Amino acid sequence: MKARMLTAIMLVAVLLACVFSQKSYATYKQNITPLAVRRGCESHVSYSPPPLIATWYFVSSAAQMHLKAQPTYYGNVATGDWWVNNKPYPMENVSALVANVTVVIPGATHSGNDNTYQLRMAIAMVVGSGIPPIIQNNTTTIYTELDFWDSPSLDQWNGDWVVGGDVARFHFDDLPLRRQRDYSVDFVPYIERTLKGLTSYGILMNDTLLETYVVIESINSTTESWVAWNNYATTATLFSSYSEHLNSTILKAWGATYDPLSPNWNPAADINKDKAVNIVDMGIYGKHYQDETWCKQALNNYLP
Ligand SMILES: [Ca+2]
Repeated sequence: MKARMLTAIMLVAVLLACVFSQKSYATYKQNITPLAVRRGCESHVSYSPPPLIATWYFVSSAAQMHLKAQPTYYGNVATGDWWVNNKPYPMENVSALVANVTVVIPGATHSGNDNTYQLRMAIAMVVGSGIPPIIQNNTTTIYTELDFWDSPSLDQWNGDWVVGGDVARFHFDDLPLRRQRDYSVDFVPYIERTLKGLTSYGILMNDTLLETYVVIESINSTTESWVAWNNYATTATLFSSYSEHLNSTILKAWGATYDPLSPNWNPAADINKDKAVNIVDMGIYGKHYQDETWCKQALNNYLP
């Protein structure tokens, strides 16, 4: 009897989910290509002697970076997409943020201490307090890093990521030297995990995107490396409305129970805040799905 009731409830839940997921969205996704970006680069090196070397250059749609670093010095060199005039790009209705790039590592050498020496793609975002309904103050920069090459002492992963401070680092790939590889990666799931790991919340309404880039980073190591990329481009796909965004958020978290570090858990999807995402949340959403203000508040994890 219990099993039957459960089956019936699940059927109704799936039906409701389907109904609301299909409802009233004439255009499912809206592509904006390209984002308002400028191709950019930056480097941070400590120039005390002995001098470090950090160079980059662009040829057409390609770039090459070179970093040579010594112990007790910090260095990185980054090239990628910087948003125009450093004006952050709003993430509030972004459903996908896809970077396409072809990468090759012509060389990477190290000696001695190598525990902070990585080649990666990265995303920098500005987020606020992360504790709604407090108004966010947009002051904290959070980094999501996708390592495609780690020096040996860093390449000891327990799970696919580590998170702490202002950064999450993911084990994205182990790209062999001198092997060309095409990446097409949606940053949004990684960003959501980063933010959940650091603030307990996913992407919130006031969060903004600063830049996406490819970077060589070396701290306190004797290292030298080169990274070349081609055809780097970041494009975003937007939800057509807050309602569609919230609907998608609930469906993605469907069945999840409270676990701040789980990729499936999203507090914004748990509308009645009972630490489970289920038919009750979809039911409440169903009463308000035409109310864009309400949906925006729910996405921002504010409980009306
Ligand atoms: Ca709930």
